[in-house]
Amino acid sequence: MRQGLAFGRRQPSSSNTKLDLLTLRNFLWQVLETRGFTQPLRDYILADRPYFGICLGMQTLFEASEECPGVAGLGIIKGTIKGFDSSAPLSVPHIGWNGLLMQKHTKLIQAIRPQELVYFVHSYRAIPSPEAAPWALTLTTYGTNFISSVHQGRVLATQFHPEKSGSTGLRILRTFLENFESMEVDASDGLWRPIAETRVSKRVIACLDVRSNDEGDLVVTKGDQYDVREAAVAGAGEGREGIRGAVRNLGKPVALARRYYDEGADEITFLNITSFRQGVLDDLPMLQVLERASEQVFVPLTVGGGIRGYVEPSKGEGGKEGGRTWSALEVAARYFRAGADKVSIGSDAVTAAEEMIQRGEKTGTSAIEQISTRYGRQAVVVSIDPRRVYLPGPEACPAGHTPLELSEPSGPNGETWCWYQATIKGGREGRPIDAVRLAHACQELGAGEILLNCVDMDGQCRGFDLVLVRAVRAAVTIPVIASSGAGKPQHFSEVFNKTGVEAALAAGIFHRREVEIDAVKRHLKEVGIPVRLAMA
Ligand code: 1PR
Repeated sequence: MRQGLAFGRRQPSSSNTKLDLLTLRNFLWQVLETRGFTQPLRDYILADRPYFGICLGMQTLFEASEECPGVAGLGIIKGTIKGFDSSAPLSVPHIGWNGLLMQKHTKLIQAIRPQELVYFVHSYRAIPSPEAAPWALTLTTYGTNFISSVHQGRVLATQFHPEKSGSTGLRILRTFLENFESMEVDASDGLWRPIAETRVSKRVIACLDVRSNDEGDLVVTKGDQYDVREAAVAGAGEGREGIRGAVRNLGKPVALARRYYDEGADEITFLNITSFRQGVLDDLPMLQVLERASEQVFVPLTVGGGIRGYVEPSKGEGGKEGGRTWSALEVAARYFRAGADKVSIGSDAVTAAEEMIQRGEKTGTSAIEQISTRYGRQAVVVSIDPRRVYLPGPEACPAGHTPLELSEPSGPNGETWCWYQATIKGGREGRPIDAVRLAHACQELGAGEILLNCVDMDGQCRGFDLVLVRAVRAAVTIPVIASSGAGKPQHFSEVFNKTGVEAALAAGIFHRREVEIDAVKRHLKEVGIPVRLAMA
């Protein structure tokens, strides 16, 4: 088979500081232009040579994009790529699993079964128009319809990510590779399935907290209110960790990720929970986890822990080697190259938000700003670790924080009011900023999604903290992932119905096999919440 051209995965550039402030899309075009690739690429596609473009690889076929004013696209398809309206009730970016409305008869119809969904992650989209109609292969609904794939001859391009769309996506890729010479099928084949509109699903995410145990093996662990050690047995562990119990070991990261992929997880998140103790790039095993997981798990992977700039500790005799400074962008780039689709920033996001609020302006230098400028905001998750500070009443809340009323007395003295204090270093250090303000500030800085934990609810299996989740959901327009406290399928429907979040994450119940991901999804479907079900 002749080699096709494809680009879509947002590859990091070499570390050229002159280019640091350019978006990857601008950078891509600079490279294509300066190296003289633009015209050959256009000629290649116009000559109907095999091409499969993904995400940006579809958008570049159009004339221009609002994402990078003044930079010309290939102009093969008429029209300008436009941003989603973030004032609409839907959160932006559009992140998640959504359907496809077929516009033409091609072999893709045979590759995709009814009700199958594919994975999207984008803030800009192609709007249907008479000029683009000859190319539009599928439409997808998010607020209004947008063009989710285009096709003519041997050129196919998708806004969604087939490489992250599980077995459906792999089937799409295989169909193209085996049939690109002739994708058209007979219109009378009976496979035409008109649907009025599609709906984005609520996502169920499995989270793997990863750290080294006392033997030095990288394991998946799980805390109770962030304490990942077993209750101490008298005398156990003495001389190593005082009288503390061992780090809970719930399995191997890659094997568990594969299990959750097979069981229907919509995304998988790895959190390196002790990264604050060392530079993350020293943490080779975690990079290897990502590399090996991405070879066998075809849903989006997020990695968190230690995504920040740092100075490498000196190595070698007399500290002659080492001491190199790594930017947050370089750290993120290592993880993206290892197979991560998104990075999750915890402690550094709190520091950046505090600094922005104090100065009254952005610095442009924080990890969130640098990574979202280069890779797009959809690649940047901010993980928030709040804990409750109980109050006798709302009037006792310190200035600048949001007092919230709980549904039942919960504090040590029966308090029903609290504010949610942001923490850093995995809940070890409280900061003078609350979770609601932090979430809003991180959106301002460029975060594309909030992963909202709660120290008090973590590992408790009593349900998500609905008061906290509702307050943060209302404060931002980017998607929110509710986390901490899931104990049964009904907790998922409760958090979706009562807060409007886009995704819910759990760890302990999945690791201990107390609840299967499939059981959660079937329950959600039963109560009318849109979900992606694994296809038999
Ligand atoms: O600060 O950028 O280096 O990131 C560190 C990351 O590690 C943060 O995302 C932080 O949330 C996470 N982290 C640090 N310490 C812990 C710990 O548990 N000791 N884990 C930790 C956070 C919360 C979730 C958990 C949910 C669901 N754990 O990861 O998976 O609470 O659990 P459940 O369903 O069992 O209730 P940085």
